[in-house]
Amino acid sequence: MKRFINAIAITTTLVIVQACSSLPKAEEKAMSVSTHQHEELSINESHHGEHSTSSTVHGEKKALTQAKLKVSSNITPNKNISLLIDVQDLEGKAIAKFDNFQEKLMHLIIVSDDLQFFSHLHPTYKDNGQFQVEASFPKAGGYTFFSDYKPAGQSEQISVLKTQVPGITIAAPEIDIKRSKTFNDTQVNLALSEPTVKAGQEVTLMFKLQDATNNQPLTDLQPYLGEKGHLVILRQSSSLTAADYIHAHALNNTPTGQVHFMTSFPQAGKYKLWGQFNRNGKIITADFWINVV
Ligand SMILES: [Cu+2]
Repeated sequence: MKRFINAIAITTTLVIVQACSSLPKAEEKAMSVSTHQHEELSINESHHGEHSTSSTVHGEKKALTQAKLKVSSNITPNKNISLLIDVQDLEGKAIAKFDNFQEKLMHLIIVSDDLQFFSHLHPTYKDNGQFQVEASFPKAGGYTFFSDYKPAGQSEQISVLKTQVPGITIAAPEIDIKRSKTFNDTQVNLALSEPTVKAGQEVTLMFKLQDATNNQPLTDLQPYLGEKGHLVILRQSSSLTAADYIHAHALNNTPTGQVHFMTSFPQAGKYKLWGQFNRNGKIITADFWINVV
């Protein structure tokens, strides 16, 4: 009789365990489809001359666009350079019309390949598929561009472009995993919903912003590009691709001075995060590293 009761108890436990583990998995799958469209894009890169690169973005079903980067002059560190980005269809025909998204026609993220440098720019649309922007590069080495745009009536596309700034490269400083940093007059604390961040697991990243002079939560945060904040995440990689790029959107209804983002990291590795917030017209870029196991 005792053995019989044990058997029932074990069966019941197994059922409960299965029920618990199947639920988050189903949710996770649904989330990864809706939030990680970018990661399903793959990139073909081909080099055209010293300072320009072309890349093709493939959606899961079919490739839609390609972008070409033209640099007007030799890149010298810390000098403003004019960059041209041509967006074309796969036959090389210019895409003429774009839809605004997050208040702009194109969002351009430029990072140094060691992820020390970050810049978020909004190129100006000229005509005939061509965007123009001024950028400067702080030091020699490789740079990767994530150009984010929406051809009229189509889904958001990310084209990855690369360029090299000639010169002697300086080794990047060690990765610093501090969770509290001060950016000018703003102190930013990053808290995570999980003690250990695991690949594929949903995690909430909570940015707590305080005035560095009085340690009070910020009350002067304004929307930035239509949201409470923007978060760009990149996985450290020897050759960055669209699969390493995550753009997370801020959650609504968070306490004063706090901006939260929910995301998941596709694979294990070291990730750099840049949270961007608008403090009365001044943009704060708060960067942190996260280790994902
Ligand atoms: Cu932008």
